[in-house]
Amino acid sequence: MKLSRREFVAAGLAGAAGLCVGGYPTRSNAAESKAPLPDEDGYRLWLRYAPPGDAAKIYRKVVQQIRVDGDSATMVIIRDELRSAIAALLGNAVPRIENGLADGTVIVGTPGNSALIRDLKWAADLGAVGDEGFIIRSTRVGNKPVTVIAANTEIGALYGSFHFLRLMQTGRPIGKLDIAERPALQLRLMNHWDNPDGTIERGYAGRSLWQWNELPGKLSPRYADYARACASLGINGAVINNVNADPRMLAPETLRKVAALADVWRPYGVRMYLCANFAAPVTLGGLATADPLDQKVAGWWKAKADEIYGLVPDFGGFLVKANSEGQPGPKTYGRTHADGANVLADALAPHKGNVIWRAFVYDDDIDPDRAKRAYIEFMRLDGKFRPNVVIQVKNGPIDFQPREPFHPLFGGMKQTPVIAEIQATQEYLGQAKHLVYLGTMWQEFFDSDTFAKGPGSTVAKVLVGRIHPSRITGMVSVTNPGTDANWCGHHFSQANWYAFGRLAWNPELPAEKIADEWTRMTFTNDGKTVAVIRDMMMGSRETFVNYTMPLGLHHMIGGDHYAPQPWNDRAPRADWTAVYYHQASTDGIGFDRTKRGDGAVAQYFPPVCDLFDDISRCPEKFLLWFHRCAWDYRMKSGKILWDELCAKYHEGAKQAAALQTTWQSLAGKIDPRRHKEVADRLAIQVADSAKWRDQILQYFAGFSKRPIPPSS
Ligand code: GCV
Repeated sequence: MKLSRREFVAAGLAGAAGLCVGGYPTRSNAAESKAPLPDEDGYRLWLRYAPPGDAAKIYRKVVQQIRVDGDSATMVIIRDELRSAIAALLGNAVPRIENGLADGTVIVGTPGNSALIRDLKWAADLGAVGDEGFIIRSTRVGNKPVTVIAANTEIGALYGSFHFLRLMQTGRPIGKLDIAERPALQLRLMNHWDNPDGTIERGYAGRSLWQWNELPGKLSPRYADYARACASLGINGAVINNVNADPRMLAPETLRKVAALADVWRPYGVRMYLCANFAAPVTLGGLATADPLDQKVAGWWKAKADEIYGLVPDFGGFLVKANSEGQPGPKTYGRTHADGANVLADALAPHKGNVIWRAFVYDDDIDPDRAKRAYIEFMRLDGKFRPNVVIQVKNGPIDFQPREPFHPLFGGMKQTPVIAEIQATQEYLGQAKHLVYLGTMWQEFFDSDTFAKGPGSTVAKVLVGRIHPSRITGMVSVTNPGTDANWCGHHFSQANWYAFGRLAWNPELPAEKIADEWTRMTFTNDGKTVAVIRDMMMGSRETFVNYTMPLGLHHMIGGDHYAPQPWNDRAPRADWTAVYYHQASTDGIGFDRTKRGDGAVAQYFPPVCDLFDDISRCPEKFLLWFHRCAWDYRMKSGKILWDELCAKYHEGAKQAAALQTTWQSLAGKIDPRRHKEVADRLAIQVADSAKWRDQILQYFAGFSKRPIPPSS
């Protein structure tokens, strides 16, 4: 069953969690027995398979044995996952049968590996779910009541099996299933910013998972655990190295290590991608130039692609950050981004690989405003890219700020596929110290109406190719799990990895539904506790915005991208400072991007452009992004801007403190170890939120020349 955001609310699921979900009373065993909960370290993520309380009794009737046809590596993974998960969920192991049927069998297979599935004659229905989709149906086979998980491919069957287990983990009914799912997007990729020396750029959870010193001979069990977690969400690829790419990643000895990782991931459907350094033909290949129009350079890339596919036959392709933040690129040789992407695309095309070319560029000769530059550079190249090139665009025009308007390239580029880059790793959102659930932020982004083809042209629709037909669709997330026991540093940061995967499968899923299911799978199925945690998560991003950068303020940080530094006016580039963006003076504050200002609003389609341009209609959450306002500018609340700004900071700090109090109230409902680890981080968050409030307000008071009103 697929629920849209509206249906989720209408079905009452948003409010019903305290009592029951899907018709089943949902209580955790611990809540019933009052037994102390055993400590957990978070390693098992959302795949803990904790017993779902009373629902287990009903599940036992539906799941009496399992039959997984086929014996490939993927089918073995499915069999093992189902057996161990069901044993944990139901409290008893269920037998596995190889042939035949009995009441309450869960059958998994594809038409290719199962005569039973072929005999069902579901070809038309299976045709509709494509290569990665699945059907889950309660039906009768040979007069026996069974549950069938069928797919065209074994990876589809794996996704279907995880979906079925998710229903059980979250206490949903499984007796009358009729589910058909297929992913809305083709590329659903993790982007790691890992370096060959084991460090991670903007990683907050330990060192890199990839043990380059040990590969290819020794394979850490975490490689498979990682792929399993990705597969449980339908994530089908990973770019394993930093976009600030070390050319040595393409060296023959590294590629052999990469191939060993790819071999582990293949049965989970996780394809390998690499970031390529554009100057590799020079630094690695010894050529005199990396000019993309040079024949020798084209030959070098072709030979490199052939070498990679010889080792990794299902290699996904290259991701490239070019001419950005010091990285080499085609412009170094007087060529365009299209020239650069195309030479790589030609090398990959015979192998059906893709080039993912990032639009995160901001050369200052393009325009004085960093927010405008990528749009200007890429719009003029629309249509000039090879068919296997896709442009990867960050959600907003600057850089993963706590709040940005959507990037105008979404809907703007018509002839070139555009995929979204979002960031789960919380670089500017409290890193692994603050509890910030990003599902709501991404929902705001996907729901943004670009008006590219009239009303309803949301970013989500652009991404799935419903606005401009697109050969390649996708979404990637900068997600930096590391060697920390809990993968993500903060237990709640796992929710952002989870939400990314679920949204890449369906960008129209409600953030609240995702938070609800993640909480049930990760912490508890106790309805009241779920409701409390879900509400904490749902408000957490707005809380963070309030105490850091409300009302459209952005980039008020220094190099660590963590602590408040509104006074930051010295950096190698003006657009790395804070003052470049907020422009506070005694006259007022904000960046004038209106038509009378630097015209950035014109990059949006009407009426979005007019909405942002008109100060009386511009959503106040974007006010200072688009407008420069006097300190006594009258806000919709009736307060002057200065007072409103102060109120936002006060509110944010209070909300952070409330998160802490609420979490304290859950002592005993969550295992002591994870409860304490989250509580320790919340203490940091509360202290930091007060610092943000005080330091920002004191700094701006020097310009506004007004007293800071007390918190109401
Ligand atoms: C990988 C921001 C980050 C950089 C990152 C860059 C990017 O500028 O601070 O660490 O580099 O974005 O996305 O390429």
